[in-house]
Amino acid sequence: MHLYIGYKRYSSWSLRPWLAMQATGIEFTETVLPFDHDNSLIQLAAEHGIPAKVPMLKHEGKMIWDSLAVLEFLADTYPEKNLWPCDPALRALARSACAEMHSGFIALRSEHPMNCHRVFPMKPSSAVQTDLDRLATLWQHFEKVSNPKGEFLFGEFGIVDAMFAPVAWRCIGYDLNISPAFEHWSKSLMALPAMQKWIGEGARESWRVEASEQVGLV
Ligand SMILES: N[C@@H](CCC(=O)N[C@@H](CS)C(=O)NCC(=O)O)C(=O)O
Repeated sequence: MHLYIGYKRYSSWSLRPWLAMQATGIEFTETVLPFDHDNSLIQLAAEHGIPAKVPMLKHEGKMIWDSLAVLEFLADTYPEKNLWPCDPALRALARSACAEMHSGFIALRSEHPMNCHRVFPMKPSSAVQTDLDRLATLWQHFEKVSNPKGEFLFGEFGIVDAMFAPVAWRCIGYDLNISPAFEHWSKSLMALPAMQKWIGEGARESWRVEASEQVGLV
C-alpha cells in the first residue's frame, strides 16, 4: 500500500488515514505531495485520470481518495484490526461521529486550521464556540454510551480516534477548551508514538504555507 499525503505540518485530512495505519501496524510506504509548492499532485491525478486530492491510497492498481473512503477501505481490507467497533450499535455511533467530523465543524476547521508547529492561543469566535460545545456534547455521549475498556473512544484506537485527531492538535495549538473528557482522550492520543512521529516529521518539513502561518495575526 502506498499513501499519498499533504504536508505533515498542515494537512489534517492526511493525518487521519496515516495515523490509523501507523497506530495499528498496517504496513505502507508514503509520499508527501507539497501541493502549494509544486505540481506533483496535479501530475499524479492526471496520470491516473482522477480528480484526486490528498490523502490518496494506492493499492493493487486502485486509487482511493478522500480520508473517510480510505479509512473505510482499510477497515474492509484489514478486518482483524477492528478499525470500527465490533458492536453494531457502537459502530453506527462511531460512523455518525466520523461523518459529522467529515462534513461539519466548519467554523473550527476554517478559523483554526491545523498547524502542528505553531502555538498561538486565540479566543474562539461564537461560531467556533458552538462547534466546541457540540464536541463537548459528543464526548459526553461517547462516555455515556461507549463505556470503553481502553483509553480511546471505543476502547482500542480506531477510525473515530483518527478522524478527530486533528481537533486534539487544534485545541493545543490555539488553546481551545472543550471538556475534561475531551482533554483526557486528547492526552492519550497525543501520547501515541504514531502521533509523535507525525509531529516530529512535520517539524522537519521546510515548506511554509503563509496563510496558515498568519492565522490570528491579520
Ligand atoms: N474531504 C477530503 C478533503 C481533501 C482535501 O481537501 N485535501 C487537500 C489537502 S488537506 C488537498 O488535496 N488540496 C490540494 C488541492 O485541492 O489541490 C478528505 O476527506 O480527504
